[in-house]
Amino acid sequence: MRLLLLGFSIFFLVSCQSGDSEMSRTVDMYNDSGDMVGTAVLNQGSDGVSIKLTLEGLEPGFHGIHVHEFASCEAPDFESAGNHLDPDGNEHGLMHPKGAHLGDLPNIEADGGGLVDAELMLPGATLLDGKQSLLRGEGTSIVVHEAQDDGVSQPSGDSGARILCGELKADPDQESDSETEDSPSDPTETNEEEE
Ligand SMILES: [Cu+2]
Ligand SMILES: [Zn+2]
Repeated sequence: MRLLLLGFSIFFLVSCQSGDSEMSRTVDMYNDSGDMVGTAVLNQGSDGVSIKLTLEGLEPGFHGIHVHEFASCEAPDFESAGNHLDPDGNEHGLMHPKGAHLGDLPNIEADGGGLVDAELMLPGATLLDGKQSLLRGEGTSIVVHEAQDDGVSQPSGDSGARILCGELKADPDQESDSETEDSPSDPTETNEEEE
C-alpha cells in the first residue's frame, strides 16, 4: 500500500512538472510604436519564477526591467501598467535595505546590435494562486525602461521612460476591452451563457 501511494505521488509530481499550462507563460513584448520586439517566457520554479527574455531593437547597454502591477500596456508611455508589483509594501530596489518590490529585477544588457538574451529570476513570486502571484487580479505586466535601474532610488530606480511593455493576463484567452465594446450585448438577452 505504501509503495502504491509512493508510486502515485511520483507520477503526480512528474505530471505536474511537465505540461501544466499554468506553470509556463509566454508574454509578447511591444515597443511604443506597437511593434512586437520579443518575448518573455515565464516558468514556475520551486522557489520563484524564472523569466527568459529574448528582445531586439534596444539601445545597447543596461536597461531596468520590472514586473508592474496591472496587465495593461497602453502605448506610448505605458503608464497604464501602474507601479511596480509590491504586495508587501517594500521600498524599491534590489540594493535597498528595505527593498525590494516583488517585481524588481536585475538590469538587462542589450548587446551592440540591440539584442537581449537573458534569464532572470523573481524569487518568491509564483504563477499559482496567492498574494505573491503574478496572475493576481487581472494579471500584471513586464516593463523595460530606457535607462538602468540604480537599485536604490525611489520609486523606480531612476530608470527613465518605459520603452517596452508586455501584458501577463490572468486569463490569457480574454480579449481586449475594445473587442467587447465592438459588440455590445443585447439588453433583452436573458441567456448569459451564449451570445
Ligand atoms: Cu518598471
Ligand atoms: Zn520597484
